[in-house]
Amino acid sequence: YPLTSIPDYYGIDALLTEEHKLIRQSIRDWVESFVMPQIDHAAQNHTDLPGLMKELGKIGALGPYIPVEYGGSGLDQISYGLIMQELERGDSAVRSAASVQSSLVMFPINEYGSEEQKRKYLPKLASGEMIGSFGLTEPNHGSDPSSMETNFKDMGDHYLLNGAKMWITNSPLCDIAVVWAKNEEGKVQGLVVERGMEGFTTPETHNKWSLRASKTGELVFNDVKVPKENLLPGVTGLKGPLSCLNSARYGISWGVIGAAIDCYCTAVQYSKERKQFGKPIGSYQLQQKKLAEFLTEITKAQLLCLQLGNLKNAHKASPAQISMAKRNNVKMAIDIARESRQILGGMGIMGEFPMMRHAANLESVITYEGTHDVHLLITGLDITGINAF
Ligand code: TGC
Ligand code: FAD
Repeated sequence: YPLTSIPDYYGIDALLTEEHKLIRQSIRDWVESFVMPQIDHAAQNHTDLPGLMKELGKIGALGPYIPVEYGGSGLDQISYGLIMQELERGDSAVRSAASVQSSLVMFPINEYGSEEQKRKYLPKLASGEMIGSFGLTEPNHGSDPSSMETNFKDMGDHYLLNGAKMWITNSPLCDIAVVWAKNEEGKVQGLVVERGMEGFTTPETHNKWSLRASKTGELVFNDVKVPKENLLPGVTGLKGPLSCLNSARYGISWGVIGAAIDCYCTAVQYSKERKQFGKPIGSYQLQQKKLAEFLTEITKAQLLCLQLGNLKNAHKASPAQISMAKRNNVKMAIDIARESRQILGGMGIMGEFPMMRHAANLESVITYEGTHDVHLLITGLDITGINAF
């Protein structure tokens, strides 16, 4: 479809700066040239896109809001959102790579790391020379990370780390992992674990039907000696990892709009070209209803994200506001992916069209970074003050 058909039904572009639009255009161009030609092959074959992280570094998609002195671009939150939107129009795996590196690895090092840690890791993470992963979820503790079992002991000149993390994006590729573990007092703290440390392994999780162009795996710690200087000194407690999730969930709220746009634009074009009973299928009311609802939902999601971005720029976005946007927008996108696939009939199941790939990817997105139901309970708690977990 022509890129000029990407919807801006409420003239939201008028609320963006010229810089926002230039950033969006440059990421859009890169997605067209780098991601689109190879993404179906990668997803079908369950391989990652070669050199993806360095490419993301080159286009400034890693840590866009991290200060320039540490290798970031010092951009605002709306720029970050627009970058995520364009990346996920290509594929959720591409957005995931940028989300984890930016919000879950660079963010905690920038917020809670020592000056030495920032200088050691951030520039290499920003360029994509180094790949990071984020270990919070465990085999027995997903939605309830406060019950985590991974722990470390103070051995005098180093920490001894034991435990395991599961479902970790990019674990098989990572050079470093930001790992959340309990200290001897049972308080959660973050440690930077480096590949090559004895007792640290990263087995891959095979046979996923979702995010097939992204590597997922475990982080296993068997008496790993972690140098004391690798502890993130600036935070203790679950608010450490959860504050990273605020940033990643915000990015996902924007990202999934991109996946929805890709499905919507494909469906509009197909419905005008495909004829049945002598007329384009887009001339039938049932198909128009679907298209009209897609555009309405995309427009609402765009407005939600733009205002959330304004709040985030002003440091006023609450975690519950972010949960609402993540939950609403991911559901919006997965519904559009599924319904738009039907508009293409049998063609909708083919790799030449993006719907099945986006729909399958979004099954992960609706689960990770807090499930759909967990975000509903966060909103319920915000309304009533009563914890229903
Ligand atoms: P609770 O008692 O509510 O809170 C414990 C402490 O944390 C603070 N807090 C937050 N701080 C910052 N941001 C937030 N969003 C926060 N939510 C809570 C809270 O104030 C408290 O602080 P303090 O100082 O009083 O101790 O926690 P709980 O144990 O009842 O659990 C509830 C909670 C929030 C953990 C749960 O609702 C939740 O969010 N579960 C979902 C877990 C999750 O999202 N995991 C994601 C793993 S990472 C991932 O999926 C990456 S995929 C990336 C990709 O590939 O793109
Ligand atoms: P569970 O917590 O076991 O939940 C199962 C079901 O129970 C869900 O429907 C949930 O909503 C429901 N449920 C749970 N508690 C309640 C309750 N109190 N009330 C009602 N219903 C409830 N994690 C990381 O740390 N780092 C990563 O990089 C990462 N990447 C991921 C990549 C992929 C592809 C996937 C699929 C997951 C990834 N995750 C990662 C893990 C992800 O965050 C978890 O899968 C998610 O938080 C849910 O945990 P769980 O799978 O253990 O499900």
